[in-house]
Amino acid sequence: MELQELKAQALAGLEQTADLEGLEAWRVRFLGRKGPLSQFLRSISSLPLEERRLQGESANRVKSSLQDAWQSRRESLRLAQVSTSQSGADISLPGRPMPLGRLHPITQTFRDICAAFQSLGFEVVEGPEVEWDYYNFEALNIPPGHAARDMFSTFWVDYTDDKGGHPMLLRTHTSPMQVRVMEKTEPPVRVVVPGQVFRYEATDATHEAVFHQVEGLAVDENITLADLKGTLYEVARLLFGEDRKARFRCTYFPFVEPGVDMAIDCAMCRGEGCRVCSGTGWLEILGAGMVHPNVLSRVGYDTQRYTGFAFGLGVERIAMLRHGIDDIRLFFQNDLRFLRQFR
Ligand code: YSA
Repeated sequence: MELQELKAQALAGLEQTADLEGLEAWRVRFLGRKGPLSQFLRSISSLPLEERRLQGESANRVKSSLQDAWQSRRESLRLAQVSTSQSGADISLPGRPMPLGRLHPITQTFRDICAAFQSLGFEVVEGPEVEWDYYNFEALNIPPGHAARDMFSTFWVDYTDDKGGHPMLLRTHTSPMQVRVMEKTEPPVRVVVPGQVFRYEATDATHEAVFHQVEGLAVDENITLADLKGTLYEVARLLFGEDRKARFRCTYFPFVEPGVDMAIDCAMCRGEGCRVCSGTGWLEILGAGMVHPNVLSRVGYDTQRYTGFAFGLGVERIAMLRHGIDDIRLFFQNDLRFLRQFR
């Protein structure tokens, strides 16, 4: 039989195969060792060399195109068999897209805040959420019985160790990390500390019992309140843009002298006064000040040589101001309609 005729016949037969058994019979018939192609290749061995080469090449071309056709027929029969199998799964259908999650808006805000401070040379460090009374209060110039402890309604942890027990708590702010960092580092210090904090407080539109802060600390020679204000104004500009107003006011924290708080004009009412800003037009975002000399000397720093500034910034408040969110509780209700709005 002529090679091209053989090829046409084989391909027509391949189209007729209805299942994998039929396909195997086809393979044995046309491509097997006793099939016409193998016989043809054997028969040309007695031809003169040039003739044998030409005939051999054409036969091999036909053979490899039949092999390709066999392979693709096998694939489509296999697919058809699986898609109609008992499992009922049709694997020839397009796949279902895997829904991708995204970062929680508070995580996004954490990252933006840390990136802003990193661009100014601050390093990011983290610390424990269950803390000793010593770091949360005492080392911050708040001894037992000090009235300032009332500013931080505390969740105490029932814990005693073999030395008789030291009071432990869920940290009420990220400030204990100021002390932990200074104990381990010689100035100059420039760190920010993102973290979760806990207060035994009723919730409302701007307060949660579990919320997030970013602490900041810079200690060096010749650091002044002007450095504190310059740094925080620059970060406010990076986070909120040029056209937002920032305000500093004096306030009291035992671990700073002097102490300030910083507020940004309310995103909801643009300073008119609303329930989010309690009618003031401003939302407080952080407490700050010049680190008290008692705090510096307790960790062994030379207070004649070194001064420093520190701040503790409320992450939810920043997110609320940036996105115009009027209730802090929305962040923690896991409502996807809310969460999907962010990036
Ligand atoms: C002050 C001086 C320093 O040298 C360093 C840090 C500080 C801040 C201090 N540790 C502190 O926690 N101050 S604060 O109680 O006023 O809280 C700081 C910020 O956290 C507030 O400005 C506010 O933005 C946010 N915040 C406070 N209580 C909150 C809250 N956010 C949500 N829910 C609450 N219950």
